[in-house]
Amino acid sequence: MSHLAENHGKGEVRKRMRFLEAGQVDDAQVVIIGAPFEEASSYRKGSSLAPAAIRRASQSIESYSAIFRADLRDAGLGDAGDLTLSNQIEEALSQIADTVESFLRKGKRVVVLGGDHSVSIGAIAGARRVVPNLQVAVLDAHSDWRDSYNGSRYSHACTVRRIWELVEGRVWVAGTRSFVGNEDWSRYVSIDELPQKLDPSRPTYLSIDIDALDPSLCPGVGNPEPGGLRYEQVISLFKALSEFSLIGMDIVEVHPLYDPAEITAVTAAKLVQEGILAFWGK
Ligand SMILES: [Mn+2]
Repeated sequence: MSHLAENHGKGEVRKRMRFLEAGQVDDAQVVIIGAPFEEASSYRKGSSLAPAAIRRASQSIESYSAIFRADLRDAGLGDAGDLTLSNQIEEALSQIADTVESFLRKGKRVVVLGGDHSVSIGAIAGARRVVPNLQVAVLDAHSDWRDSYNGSRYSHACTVRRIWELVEGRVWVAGTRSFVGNEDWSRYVSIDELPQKLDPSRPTYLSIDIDALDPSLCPGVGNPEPGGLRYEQVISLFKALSEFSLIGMDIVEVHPLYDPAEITAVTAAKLVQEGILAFWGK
């Protein structure tokens, strides 16, 4: 993992916080990867602080899930720490892609903590090299369908469009209530319809922009958008997707600087925990 931060000091390993109950990555079945990249953000900066905030928030929740009747302690969870990423977007996305590819080739599953939503492009590009028939489910308040924004094709306003290209159209998005007007409308569905759009025989990647949830529940985001999903709806989606073959997921766009009482980070940590146990807990 050449891009992973080496936290070795002079003759000692500096202690860093791992996600709840996570150990080393070598023997892990599921690996958490921090991708603290925010250069593709169009409005508020600060999502690069999210991996650390989500790890800290994870210390406040239980490792056992009463919903999925499983415990993170039994999930073979490892935490790879944060990637040391270039501030050049294409280089950073390539670093993320290489890392995800490498873990998937070892048979592991990945949970990527953004960072802004552009990190999903890198993660899915890496996954696509290992699993060519990949399909993607996205939760996002914003359609992210622009071909380019502020002169960049990798702006976080272009994420769904880039994913759509990467997986030959096999992407469906739910929770969206902010559109430009020229979207491929067939891609945008209700969260109840989302599992029906997916092919159960295909490996699946789930990307969660935390702003898909209602801002009253997750206010600490880059671009808040009223009228969002309830937490219980996301859990229902997890239950439906537990029947699928998930190879990875990400949670992006948590903005700790705008997160009163850290509730967005706690909700993100909880979704990481429930997602891991839903998809890989048994
Ligand atoms: Mn969004």
